[in-house]
Amino acid sequence: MIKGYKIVEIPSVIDERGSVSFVELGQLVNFAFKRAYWLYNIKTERGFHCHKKLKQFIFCIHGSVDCVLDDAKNRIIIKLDSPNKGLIIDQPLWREMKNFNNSACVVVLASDTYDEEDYIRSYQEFKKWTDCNL
Ligand code: T46
Repeated sequence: MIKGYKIVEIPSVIDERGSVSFVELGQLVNFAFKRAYWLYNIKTERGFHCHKKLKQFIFCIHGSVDCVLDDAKNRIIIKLDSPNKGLIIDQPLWREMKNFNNSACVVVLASDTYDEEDYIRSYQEFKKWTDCNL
């Protein structure tokens, strides 16, 4: 069983005008966001890295994507296919983003600013790092 991720239903209000979904610090997510970014016009698979410290809240506001999470022993695939379905990753897991569908747009709220030093971009290195650090 993989630890360090959570699938959450994002609160939404749906009425005759349409839908609004929202996330507030302290409710669904217990880490502060310092950065937001979004993936779109996606041509190929993405990710293929681990973040050592970064925590993320990920959701697909349009289309769908398969998120592969791997703790160096086990692997799970989570489909994000609704704007009110969120994925929280708060441990250093390897992730791959695959099967982007229907002009997918993926939004990420991240606990920190961009830092290339926080990435492990080789799976072999990730396995070694996991053995030494977790
Ligand atoms: C993640 C998955 C799900 C920046 O300069 N600033 C930024 O805030 C970001 C997100 C990226 N970049 C630069 C760094 C690279 O030169 O944009 C380029 C592509 O970034 P990256 O290789 O991280 O792209 P993905 O799609 O593999 O990963 C992204 C997120 O960066 C990452 O945190 O978990 O989406």
